[in-house]
Amino acid sequence: MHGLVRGQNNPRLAMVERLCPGIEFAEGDLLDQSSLIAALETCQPDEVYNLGAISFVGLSFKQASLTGEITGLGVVRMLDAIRTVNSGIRFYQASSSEMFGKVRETPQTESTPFHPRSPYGVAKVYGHYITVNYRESYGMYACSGILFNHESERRGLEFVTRKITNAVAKIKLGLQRELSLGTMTSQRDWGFAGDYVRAMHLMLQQDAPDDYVIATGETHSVEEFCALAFAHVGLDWHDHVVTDAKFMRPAEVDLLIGDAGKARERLGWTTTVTFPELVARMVESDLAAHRAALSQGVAGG
Ligand code: F7E
Repeated sequence: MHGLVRGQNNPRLAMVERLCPGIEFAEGDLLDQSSLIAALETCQPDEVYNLGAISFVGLSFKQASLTGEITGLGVVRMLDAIRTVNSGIRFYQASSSEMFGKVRETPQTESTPFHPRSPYGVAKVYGHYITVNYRESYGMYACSGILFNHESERRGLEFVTRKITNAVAKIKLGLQRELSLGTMTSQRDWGFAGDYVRAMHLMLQQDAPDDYVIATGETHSVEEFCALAFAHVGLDWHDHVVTDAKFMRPAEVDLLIGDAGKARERLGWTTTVTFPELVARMVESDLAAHRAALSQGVAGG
Protein backbone atom coordinates (compact mmCIF):
# COMPACT_ATOMS: atom_id res chain seq x y z
CA MET A 1 0.00 0.00 0.00
CA HIS A 2 1.23 3.46 -0.94
CA GLY A 3 0.09 6.87 0.21
CA LEU A 4 0.36 10.11 -1.74
CA VAL A 5 1.97 12.89 0.29
CA ARG A 6 1.61 16.53 -0.62
CA GLY A 7 3.98 19.38 0.16
CA GLN A 8 7.18 19.72 2.10
CA ASN A 9 7.53 18.16 5.52
CA ASN A 10 3.78 17.43 5.69
CA PRO A 11 2.85 17.12 9.40
CA ARG A 12 0.19 14.50 8.66
CA LEU A 13 2.81 12.06 7.41
CA ALA A 14 3.95 11.15 10.93
CA MET A 15 0.33 10.62 12.02
CA VAL A 16 -0.39 8.24 9.12
CA GLU A 17 2.88 6.36 9.70
CA ARG A 18 1.90 5.85 13.34
CA LEU A 19 -1.65 4.68 12.54
CA CYS A 20 -0.75 2.50 9.55
CA PRO A 21 2.83 1.24 9.83
CA GLY A 22 4.20 -0.32 6.66
CA ILE A 23 2.69 2.11 4.17
CA GLU A 24 5.14 3.45 1.61
CA PHE A 25 4.82 7.05 0.50
CA ALA A 26 5.15 8.79 -2.84
CA GLU A 27 5.18 12.55 -3.35
CA GLY A 28 2.38 14.04 -5.39
CA ASP A 29 -0.21 16.77 -5.54
CA LEU A 30 -3.68 16.78 -7.10
CA LEU A 31 -2.83 20.21 -8.52
CA ASP A 32 0.17 18.84 -10.40
CA GLN A 33 -0.46 16.37 -13.21
CA SER A 34 3.17 15.36 -13.74
CA SER A 35 3.60 14.51 -10.05
CA LEU A 36 0.61 12.14 -10.24
CA ILE A 37 2.06 10.40 -13.29
CA ALA A 38 5.42 10.05 -11.53
CA ALA A 39 3.77 8.67 -8.39
CA LEU A 40 1.83 6.05 -10.38
CA GLU A 41 4.97 5.07 -12.29
CA THR A 42 6.83 4.58 -9.01
CA CYS A 43 4.10 2.68 -7.17
CA GLN A 44 2.60 0.68 -10.10
CA PRO A 45 -0.67 0.18 -8.19
CA ASP A 46 -3.52 -2.16 -9.11
CA GLU A 47 -6.06 0.19 -7.52
CA VAL A 48 -6.20 3.92 -6.80
CA TYR A 49 -8.50 5.38 -4.15
CA ASN A 50 -8.94 9.13 -4.58
CA LEU A 51 -9.96 10.48 -1.18
CA GLY A 52 -7.90 13.64 -1.66
CA ALA A 53 -9.89 16.86 -1.31
CA ILE A 54 -10.51 20.03 0.58
CA SER A 55 -13.16 18.11 2.50
CA PHE A 56 -14.39 20.60 5.08
CA VAL A 57 -17.59 22.13 3.70
CA GLY A 58 -17.20 25.28 5.84
CA LEU A 59 -13.74 26.01 4.41
CA SER A 60 -14.95 25.48 0.85
CA PHE A 61 -17.08 28.66 1.10
CA LYS A 62 -13.93 30.64 1.95
CA GLN A 63 -11.66 28.98 -0.64
CA ALA A 64 -14.14 28.19 -3.39
CA SER A 65 -11.89 28.21 -6.44
CA LEU A 66 -9.13 26.24 -4.69
CA THR A 67 -11.79 23.69 -3.71
CA GLY A 68 -12.80 23.47 -7.37
CA GLU A 69 -9.16 22.92 -8.39
CA ILE A 70 -8.41 20.19 -5.83
CA THR A 71 -11.73 18.51 -5.05
CA GLY A 72 -13.07 18.81 -8.61
CA LEU A 73 -10.28 19.08 -11.22
CA GLY A 74 -7.96 16.92 -9.10
CA VAL A 75 -10.15 13.97 -10.11
CA VAL A 76 -9.61 14.44 -13.84
CA ARG A 77 -5.88 14.90 -13.27
CA MET A 78 -5.76 11.54 -11.50
CA LEU A 79 -7.90 9.85 -14.16
CA ASP A 80 -5.66 11.21 -16.92
CA ALA A 81 -2.56 10.11 -15.00
CA ILE A 82 -4.05 6.59 -14.84
CA ARG A 83 -4.76 6.62 -18.57
CA THR A 84 -1.18 7.69 -19.22
CA VAL A 85 0.52 5.14 -16.97
CA ASN A 86 -1.80 2.12 -17.10
CA SER A 87 -5.47 2.36 -18.00
CA GLY A 88 -6.04 -1.02 -16.35
CA ILE A 89 -5.61 0.50 -12.87
CA ARG A 90 -8.94 0.37 -11.02
CA PHE A 91 -10.12 3.75 -9.72
CA TYR A 92 -12.32 4.69 -6.77
CA GLN A 93 -13.65 8.25 -6.50
CA ALA A 94 -14.87 9.49 -3.12
CA SER A 95 -18.14 11.12 -4.09
CA SER A 96 -20.29 12.59 -1.33
CA SER A 97 -23.85 12.90 -0.06
CA GLU A 98 -23.16 16.66 -0.12
CA MET A 99 -23.94 16.40 -3.86
CA PHE A 100 -27.62 15.88 -2.93
CA GLY A 101 -27.64 19.13 -0.94
CA LYS A 102 -31.16 20.55 -1.08
CA VAL A 103 -32.56 17.07 -1.46
CA ARG A 104 -35.02 16.29 -4.26
CA GLU A 105 -36.22 13.04 -2.67
CA THR A 106 -35.91 11.10 0.59
CA PRO A 107 -34.14 8.76 1.06
CA GLN A 108 -31.44 9.53 -1.50
CA THR A 109 -30.36 6.81 -3.95
CA GLU A 110 -27.93 6.52 -6.88
CA SER A 111 -30.59 8.06 -9.14
CA THR A 112 -31.60 11.03 -6.96
CA PRO A 113 -30.80 14.31 -8.81
CA PHE A 114 -28.04 16.49 -7.35
CA HIS A 115 -28.51 20.00 -5.93
CA PRO A 116 -25.26 20.88 -4.12
CA ARG A 117 -25.30 23.67 -1.55
CA SER A 118 -21.58 24.48 -1.19
CA PRO A 119 -18.49 24.94 -3.35
CA TYR A 120 -17.42 21.55 -1.94
CA GLY A 121 -20.65 19.89 -3.11
CA VAL A 122 -20.36 21.53 -6.55
CA ALA A 123 -16.76 20.31 -6.93
CA LYS A 124 -17.79 16.77 -5.88
CA VAL A 125 -20.51 16.76 -8.56
CA TYR A 126 -17.80 17.47 -11.15
CA GLY A 127 -15.61 14.69 -9.73
CA HIS A 128 -18.55 12.30 -9.80
CA TYR A 129 -19.53 12.95 -13.40
CA ILE A 130 -15.98 12.97 -14.75
CA THR A 131 -15.51 9.52 -13.18
CA VAL A 132 -18.69 8.26 -14.85
CA ASN A 133 -17.64 9.92 -18.10
CA TYR A 134 -14.16 8.32 -18.19
CA ARG A 135 -15.72 4.93 -17.46
CA GLU A 136 -18.16 5.36 -20.35
CA SER A 137 -15.67 7.01 -22.73
CA TYR A 138 -12.54 4.93 -22.20
CA GLY A 139 -13.84 1.69 -20.68
CA MET A 140 -11.95 2.35 -17.44
CA TYR A 141 -12.82 0.44 -14.27
CA ALA A 142 -13.83 3.63 -12.45
CA CYS A 143 -16.33 3.65 -9.57
CA SER A 144 -17.90 6.43 -7.61
CA GLY A 145 -18.93 5.79 -4.02
CA ILE A 146 -21.55 8.28 -2.86
CA LEU A 147 -20.67 8.12 0.82
CA PHE A 148 -22.78 9.71 3.50
CA ASN A 149 -21.04 11.13 6.60
CA HIS A 150 -18.61 8.58 8.03
CA GLU A 151 -17.04 9.16 11.38
CA SER A 152 -14.63 7.66 13.89
CA GLU A 153 -12.23 8.65 16.64
CA ARG A 154 -9.80 9.63 13.83
CA ARG A 155 -12.13 12.37 12.50
CA GLY A 156 -10.62 15.86 12.38
CA LEU A 157 -11.63 18.28 15.14
CA GLU A 158 -13.19 20.69 12.62
CA PHE A 159 -16.07 18.30 11.89
CA VAL A 160 -19.09 18.49 14.16
CA THR A 161 -19.06 14.93 15.54
CA ARG A 162 -15.47 14.99 16.76
CA LYS A 163 -15.79 18.62 17.85
CA ILE A 164 -18.64 17.48 20.11
CA THR A 165 -17.02 14.31 21.48
CA ASN A 166 -13.73 16.08 22.15
CA ALA A 167 -15.56 18.88 23.98
CA VAL A 168 -17.64 16.38 25.97
CA ALA A 169 -14.45 14.69 27.17
CA LYS A 170 -12.80 18.00 28.07
CA ILE A 171 -15.89 19.30 29.87
CA LYS A 172 -16.20 16.05 31.81
CA LEU A 173 -12.56 16.34 32.89
CA GLY A 174 -12.88 20.02 33.81
CA LEU A 175 -10.69 21.22 30.91
CA GLN A 176 -13.40 23.21 29.10
CA ARG A 177 -16.68 24.81 30.17
CA GLU A 178 -18.83 25.24 27.09
CA LEU A 179 -19.13 24.19 23.46
CA SER A 180 -20.07 26.62 20.67
CA LEU A 181 -21.87 25.16 17.67
CA GLY A 182 -23.69 26.39 14.56
CA THR A 183 -26.92 24.94 13.18
CA MET A 184 -28.24 22.35 15.64
CA THR A 185 -31.16 21.19 13.51
CA SER A 186 -29.12 19.78 10.59
CA GLN A 187 -29.78 16.08 10.14
CA ARG A 188 -27.15 13.66 8.90
CA ASP A 189 -26.89 9.95 8.13
CA TRP A 190 -23.81 9.22 10.25
CA GLY A 191 -22.03 5.87 9.96
CA PHE A 192 -18.75 4.32 11.12
CA ALA A 193 -15.84 5.11 8.77
CA GLY A 194 -14.38 1.58 9.05
CA ASP A 195 -17.55 0.12 7.50
CA TYR A 196 -17.39 2.68 4.69
CA VAL A 197 -13.77 1.88 3.82
CA ARG A 198 -14.79 -1.77 3.45
CA ALA A 199 -17.46 -0.64 0.96
CA MET A 200 -14.85 1.27 -1.09
CA HIS A 201 -12.68 -1.83 -1.34
CA LEU A 202 -15.65 -4.04 -2.29
CA MET A 203 -16.56 -1.67 -5.15
CA LEU A 204 -13.19 -2.32 -6.80
CA GLN A 205 -13.46 -6.14 -6.49
CA GLN A 206 -16.54 -6.58 -8.73
CA ASP A 207 -16.78 -7.88 -12.30
CA ALA A 208 -17.93 -4.48 -13.56
CA PRO A 209 -17.53 -0.92 -12.27
CA ASP A 210 -20.56 0.95 -10.95
CA ASP A 211 -21.65 3.71 -8.54
CA TYR A 212 -23.05 3.04 -5.06
CA VAL A 213 -24.68 4.96 -2.23
CA ILE A 214 -23.15 4.01 1.13
CA ALA A 215 -25.27 5.00 4.13
CA THR A 216 -26.90 3.62 7.25
CA GLY A 217 -30.49 4.57 6.35
CA GLU A 218 -30.92 6.46 9.66
CA THR A 219 -30.80 10.19 10.20
CA HIS A 220 -30.09 12.17 13.39
CA SER A 221 -29.79 15.87 14.17
CA VAL A 222 -26.71 17.62 15.54
CA GLU A 223 -28.81 18.16 18.68
CA GLU A 224 -29.42 14.40 19.01
CA PHE A 225 -25.69 13.72 18.59
CA CYS A 226 -24.99 16.23 21.39
CA ALA A 227 -27.64 14.76 23.65
CA LEU A 228 -26.21 11.22 23.32
CA ALA A 229 -22.57 12.31 23.67
CA PHE A 230 -23.17 14.38 26.82
CA ALA A 231 -25.47 11.73 28.31
CA HIS A 232 -22.72 9.14 27.82
CA VAL A 233 -20.68 10.89 30.53
CA GLY A 234 -23.71 11.75 32.69
CA LEU A 235 -24.07 15.40 31.55
CA ASP A 236 -26.97 17.37 30.06
CA TRP A 237 -26.02 19.14 26.81
CA HIS A 238 -28.39 22.04 27.60
CA ASP A 239 -26.01 23.06 30.40
CA HIS A 240 -22.96 23.35 28.13
CA VAL A 241 -23.86 24.06 24.48
CA VAL A 242 -24.26 27.56 23.06
CA THR A 243 -24.84 28.56 19.45
CA ASP A 244 -22.60 30.94 17.58
CA ALA A 245 -23.43 32.35 14.13
CA LYS A 246 -19.78 32.08 13.12
CA PHE A 247 -20.23 28.31 12.72
CA MET A 248 -23.24 28.69 10.41
CA ARG A 249 -22.85 28.34 6.66
CA PRO A 250 -24.07 30.66 3.86
CA ALA A 251 -26.23 27.78 2.59
CA GLU A 252 -27.00 24.66 4.61
CA VAL A 253 -27.86 21.05 3.83
CA ASP A 254 -30.80 20.40 6.14
CA LEU A 255 -31.46 16.68 5.84
CA LEU A 256 -29.57 13.70 4.47
CA ILE A 257 -30.57 10.05 4.66
CA GLY A 258 -29.30 7.44 2.22
CA ASP A 259 -30.69 4.22 0.81
CA ALA A 260 -27.80 1.75 0.44
CA GLY A 261 -30.03 -1.03 -0.92
CA LYS A 262 -27.93 -1.45 -4.08
CA ALA A 263 -24.68 -1.85 -2.08
CA ARG A 264 -26.33 -4.35 0.27
CA GLU A 265 -27.70 -6.40 -2.61
CA ARG A 266 -24.75 -6.34 -5.02
CA LEU A 267 -21.74 -5.92 -2.72
CA GLY A 268 -23.12 -7.78 0.29
CA TRP A 269 -22.24 -4.68 2.33
CA THR A 270 -23.69 -4.01 5.79
CA THR A 271 -22.94 -1.73 8.72
CA THR A 272 -21.49 -3.15 11.94
CA VAL A 273 -21.68 -0.14 14.28
CA THR A 274 -24.94 1.51 15.40
CA PHE A 275 -25.36 5.25 15.94
CA PRO A 276 -25.25 5.06 19.77
CA GLU A 277 -22.17 2.78 19.55
CA LEU A 278 -20.45 5.25 17.24
CA VAL A 279 -21.09 8.18 19.59
CA ALA A 280 -19.93 6.14 22.60
CA ARG A 281 -16.69 4.96 21.00
CA MET A 282 -15.78 8.51 19.92
CA VAL A 283 -16.46 9.93 23.40
CA GLU A 284 -14.52 7.08 25.03
CA SER A 285 -11.55 7.62 22.74
CA ASP A 286 -11.42 11.36 23.49
CA LEU A 287 -11.79 10.69 27.21
CA ALA A 288 -8.89 8.23 27.11
CA ALA A 289 -6.68 10.65 25.14
CA HIS A 290 -7.33 13.58 27.50
CA ARG A 291 -6.91 11.42 30.60
CA ALA A 292 -3.57 10.18 29.25
CA ALA A 293 -2.46 13.74 28.46
CA LEU A 294 -3.51 14.89 31.95
CA SER A 295 -1.59 12.08 33.61
CA GLN A 296 1.51 13.14 31.67
CA GLY A 297 0.92 16.79 32.53
CA VAL A 298 0.21 17.76 28.88
CA ALA A 299 -2.84 19.74 27.74
CA GLY A 300 -4.68 17.92 24.94
CA GLY A 301 -6.16 19.55 21.77
O1 F7E B 1 -21.17 19.25 9.54
C1 F7E B 1 -23.50 21.38 11.37
C2 F7E B 1 -23.06 21.78 9.98
O2 F7E B 1 -18.76 19.67 9.08
C3 F7E B 1 -22.32 18.50 9.80
C4 F7E B 1 -17.61 15.97 5.31
O3 F7E B 1 -16.90 14.77 5.58
O4 F7E B 1 -19.70 14.81 5.37
C5 F7E B 1 -19.00 15.91 5.92
O5 F7E B 1 -19.66 17.14 5.63
C6 F7E B 1 -23.48 19.42 10.12
C7 F7E B 1 -23.63 20.60 9.19
O6 F7E B 1 -19.91 17.65 8.06
C8 F7E B 1 -21.19 22.92 13.68
O7 F7E B 1 -23.58 23.05 9.62
C9 F7E B 1 -23.33 22.70 13.51
O8 F7E B 1 -24.99 20.84 8.93
O9 F7E B 1 -19.41 17.64 10.43
P1 F7E B 1 -19.72 18.57 9.34
P2 F7E B 1 -20.66 17.86 6.66
O10 F7E B 1 -20.73 19.29 6.27
O11 F7E B 1 -21.95 17.12 6.72
C10 F7E B 1 -19.86 14.82 3.94
C11 F7E B 1 -20.51 13.54 3.53
C12 F7E B 1 -18.61 15.12 3.22
O12 F7E B 1 -18.42 14.67 2.09
C13 F7E B 1 -17.70 16.15 3.80
O13 F7E B 1 -16.39 16.06 3.27
O14 F7E B 1 -23.23 19.99 11.42
N1 F7E B 1 -22.78 22.06 12.44
N2 F7E B 1 -22.39 23.25 14.26
C14 F7E B 1 -21.45 22.17 12.53
N3 F7E B 1 -20.47 21.68 11.75
C15 F7E B 1 -19.19 21.94 12.12
N4 F7E B 1 -18.20 21.44 11.37
N5 F7E B 1 -18.89 22.69 13.23
C16 F7E B 1 -19.86 23.21 14.05
O15 F7E B 1 -19.56 23.89 15.02
